[in-house]
Amino acid sequence: GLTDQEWQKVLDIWGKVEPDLPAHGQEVIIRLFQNHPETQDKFDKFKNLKSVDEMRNSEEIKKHGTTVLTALGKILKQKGNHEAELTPLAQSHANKHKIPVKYLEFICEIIVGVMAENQAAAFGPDSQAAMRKALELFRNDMASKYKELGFQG
Ligand code: CLN
Repeated sequence: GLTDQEWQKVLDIWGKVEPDLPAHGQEVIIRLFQNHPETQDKFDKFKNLKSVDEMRNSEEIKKHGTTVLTALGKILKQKGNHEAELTPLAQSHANKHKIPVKYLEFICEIIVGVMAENQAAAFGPDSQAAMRKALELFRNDMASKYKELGFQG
C-alpha cells in the first residue's frame, strides 16, 4: 500500500488535474490509440476514427476521456479502500469489454506521461513515484478481480 504522505501527494496532484479533466482525458485517449492501436479496436464507437485530426474533433473521445478520468479520480480518493468502485469496473472490463491487464498498464503509463507534461511544475519526482504506486495498486487489484472472474486478462 501507500503511506499517508504518498496518498496526500497523489490527491494533491489529482486536484490540479481535475479542473481540466476533459482536456487531460482527451489527450490520454488519443495518445493511447496512437501508441497502442490495438486498444482502439476494443471500442466499437471509435473504430471509425482514423486520423489524429478526427480524434481531436470528436466530442465522443473527449466525453469518454472524461468518463475514464472521473472514474479513476473516484478510485484514487478511496486511498486503496476502493473495493466498491473496482468491482463493477473489473466486471465490465473483463466480461463485457474484454480488456487485458496489459492495456491497463498502457493507459496508466500514458496518464502519468500526460500529467507530467500538463502539470510539469507540480508533478515532481516524489509525486510521480506516488502516482505510479497508486496506479500499480489499482492495476493489481483489477488483476485480482479478473482472476476471481476467471478472465485471463
Ligand atoms: Fe474503460 C468503458 C473506466 C481503461 C475499454 N471505462 C468504461 C467506463 C468507465 C471506464 C467508467 C464506462 C462504464 C463501464 O463500461 O464500465 N477504463 C476506465 C478506467 C480505466 C479504463 C478508470 C483505467 C484507468 N478501458 C480502459 C482501457 C480499455 C478500456 C484499458 C481499452 C483501452 S483503455 N472502457 C473500455 C471500453 C468501454 C469502456 C471498450 C466501453 C465504451 C463504450 O462503448 O461506451
